[in-house]
Amino acid sequence: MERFLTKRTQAYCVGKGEHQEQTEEEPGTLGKEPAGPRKRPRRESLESAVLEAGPSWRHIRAEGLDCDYTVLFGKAEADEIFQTLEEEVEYFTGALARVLVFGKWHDVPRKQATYGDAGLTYTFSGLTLSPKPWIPVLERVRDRVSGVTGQTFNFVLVNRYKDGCDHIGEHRDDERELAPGSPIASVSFGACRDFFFRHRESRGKNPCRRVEAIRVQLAHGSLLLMKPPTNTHWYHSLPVRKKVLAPRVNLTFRKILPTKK
Ligand SMILES: O=C(O)CCC(=O)C(=O)O
Repeated sequence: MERFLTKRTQAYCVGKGEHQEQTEEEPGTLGKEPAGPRKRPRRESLESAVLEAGPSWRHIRAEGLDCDYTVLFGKAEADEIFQTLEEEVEYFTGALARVLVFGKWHDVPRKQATYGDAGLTYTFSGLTLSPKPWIPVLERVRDRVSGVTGQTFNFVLVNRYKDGCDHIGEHRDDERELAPGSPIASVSFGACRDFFFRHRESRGKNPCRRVEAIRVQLAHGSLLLMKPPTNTHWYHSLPVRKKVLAPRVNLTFRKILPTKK
């Protein structure tokens, strides 16, 4: 979370000349081609087969980076969830929608909201806040993510990008409030956007090492699971893409430590 807590269409690809290891798991029964002329499966039967077989994962691996990517929601369901998020999520306004950079206040270049379990608190822009109580659409996505990952989550940060001008700068989600060893599950709805990982030793004008950046296109209905130690060694960002005109909503599910009494 930038400044936070202190601070496939099966579309998937990586940046030019990248050499990081990426493997794809057999998509269960979907991977087996029938004998004879190829028939294009109907979308509905493909989606129900995915539900039965479980999602097909792409593994993204590099030095200190361990992520898995899949398209978790078929188009019809992703459209419905996106619409509900658009209608029901209540975003921060006022001081919480602004950020202090080098002594000057700026609007955060996206909208943000937090939801989570009762009794949790977190630090945001130096303030101790409580997330809003879960709403059904967020519980639905959270439970689906838990079902396929075997992980539980008690908190979600919602980021809404009205178009390709909205963005998030390079940061790591390495806050002290995060439960040690827990992954972060990033689920995207709406416009497909480029998402970059950059190694911490390869940042800035004079990096001490050259490690290739990794680009992942986060498609409508996709899940990117960022597992430790990814957030220790790699920064991530969602850069400006002026040609993107449509909105996007991203949910990062996290497990944060219970508030000390
Ligand atoms: O919108 C995204 O895909 C990135 C969100 C993010 O980096 C964060 O919540 O920390």
